[in-house]
Amino acid sequence: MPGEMLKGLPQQPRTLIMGVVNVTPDSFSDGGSWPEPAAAARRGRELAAAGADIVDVGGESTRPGAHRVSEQEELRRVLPAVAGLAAAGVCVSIDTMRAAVARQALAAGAAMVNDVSGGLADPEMIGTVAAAGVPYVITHWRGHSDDMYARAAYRDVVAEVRAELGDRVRAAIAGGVEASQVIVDPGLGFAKRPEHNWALLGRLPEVACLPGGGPPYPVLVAASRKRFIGLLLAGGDGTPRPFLESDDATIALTALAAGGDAWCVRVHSVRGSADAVRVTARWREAGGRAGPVGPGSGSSGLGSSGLGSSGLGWPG
Ligand code: PMM
Repeated sequence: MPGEMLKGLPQQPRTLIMGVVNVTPDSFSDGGSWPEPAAAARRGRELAAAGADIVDVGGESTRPGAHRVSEQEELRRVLPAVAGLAAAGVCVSIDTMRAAVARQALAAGAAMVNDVSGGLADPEMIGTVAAAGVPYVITHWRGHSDDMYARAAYRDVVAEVRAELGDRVRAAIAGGVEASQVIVDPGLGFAKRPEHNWALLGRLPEVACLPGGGPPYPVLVAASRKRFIGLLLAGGDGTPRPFLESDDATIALTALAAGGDAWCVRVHSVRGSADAVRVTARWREAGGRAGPVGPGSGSSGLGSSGLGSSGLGWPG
């Protein structure tokens, strides 16, 4: 399974769970609940106790329309939470687009860098990650959040996301990041409308296998509480389901992603997703397969997705 070579991260024979702590007053989904570092560190410990393998700490909202915070404010928000969680033995990811924030968070104990801009927002990010030698999430991104929907134009979203992610991965490797430390993320919601997000989720194996060949990269799926889920679950009058009421749907997506060998899912509410990956792993261990269930199908249901020998359909 891709991801076995990632340094300093938990290794499990199942999809990992990344719990989200946004130390922000205005994030997509949980903003405002733990805007201060001490509350954020407490929340991170709760998520770890609930089953998060990694806790992702971010100090800058990337919700559509968000404006940037200063580097100083981002550091003020994240560093105490990162240090407190790392000291408590939690594996911490720093969610930042800034090289200076990544550098200081790594010095404070973070184990990996989650950069939603894939190195595009800060030209020093790739060198910083390369020097640290840590795992690096490269997310598909087309620009800052203040006007990201203006960039949500695709003829073939899967092909374009793969091509653009491939460019970023090549740039990272050319800048010294080890290929074995790269994780890719389709960037659900980043310059993407609901139909783009669903197309990417339905074809994750292609996101893992970037153009130009080579082995599949570990994939991070970050769908939790995003607006396209609320829109899918909209009431009869078209009102989107509120973020906080979409966690059951996120758990369903977690089971599907885990059945397809996603390396990790990034979620705000951990317990249900942690349960879902364990159920999926056990189902597969018992020989569960995807495909139609019923007489003559020769299949026992969800499992390795029917997409190939190892879930998402990784070649070989
Ligand atoms: N989305 C958000 C924040 N960080 N990181 C990765 N790798 N991928 C994402 O899609 C992503 C992210 C925004 O969501 P939030 O405000 O609900 O955390």
